[in-house]
Amino acid sequence: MERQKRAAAIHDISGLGRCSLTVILPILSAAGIETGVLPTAFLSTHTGGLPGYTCRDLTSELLPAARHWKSLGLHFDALYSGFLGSFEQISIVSEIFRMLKSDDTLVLVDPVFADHGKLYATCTPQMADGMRDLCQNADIIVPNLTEASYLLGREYREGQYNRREVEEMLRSLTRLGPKSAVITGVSFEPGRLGAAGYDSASGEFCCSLFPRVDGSYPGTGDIFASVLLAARLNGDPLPKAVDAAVQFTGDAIQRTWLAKTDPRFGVNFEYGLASLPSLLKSGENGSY
Ligand code: PXL
Repeated sequence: MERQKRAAAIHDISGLGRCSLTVILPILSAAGIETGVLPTAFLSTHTGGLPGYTCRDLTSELLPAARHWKSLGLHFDALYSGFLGSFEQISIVSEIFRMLKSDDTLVLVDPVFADHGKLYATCTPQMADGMRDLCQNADIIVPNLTEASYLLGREYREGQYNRREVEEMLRSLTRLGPKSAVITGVSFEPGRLGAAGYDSASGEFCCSLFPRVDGSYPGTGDIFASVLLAARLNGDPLPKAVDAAVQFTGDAIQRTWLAKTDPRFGVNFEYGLASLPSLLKSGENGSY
């Protein structure tokens, strides 16, 4: 049997609302990946639309916990960061990457700080700029269109894009440092929405689209990035990984839309977990 992969996930835990660690952990586990967690903050819910949420910053815990992990001499196949609780966490996460990374570790940075043209409630412009520095240390970054525009100093525009424009954005994102970039929430034609990726080593672009559903759900970026990471660790090339992530996320959104549940509580990804392994390539040792 192939050696089991191990990842470390550095994200907040939002108690309700199906985002960050409450979706990342089940997805990576369902994909067969052993996942350690370094929670950046504990919130009662996510920050998008459930007023009165509580938030406990966990900055002071991160380095001591990572140092403990380092002392255990473990190997990590992936280091995966997302929503951060404070500006100081940006340099701390960079330090944790340096501490826990081996030559063959895949570092995925999801620069979670904005959506729909606006910064998240807890995110300052200083944090958003710091995310650009964190992206430099990544092998792969997964911004949405708002975050990609901000990282590139471009004005955010809603609606459809042409392929050339998104390809230029992807190329520019990899010039910030990461080898690959994937932008989520892109649309090139009415009624279809998905993600586009670029691998600077091969020079190849890829894109995958899904029927668009009206409305917006929290946590879909985290679901997308987790499936993408799982697919890469399972040996899928970037285009296949983007396809699997669009398919899994799109199915969850569609299922939720049909059920007409309160969108603030995220999407029903749980019903898709059992079939996740069949979406991912199996039997090959992951190389990226
Ligand atoms: O899914 C991104 C995310 C993660 N964590 C928290 C959030 C959000 C998006 O709103 O508020 C706390």
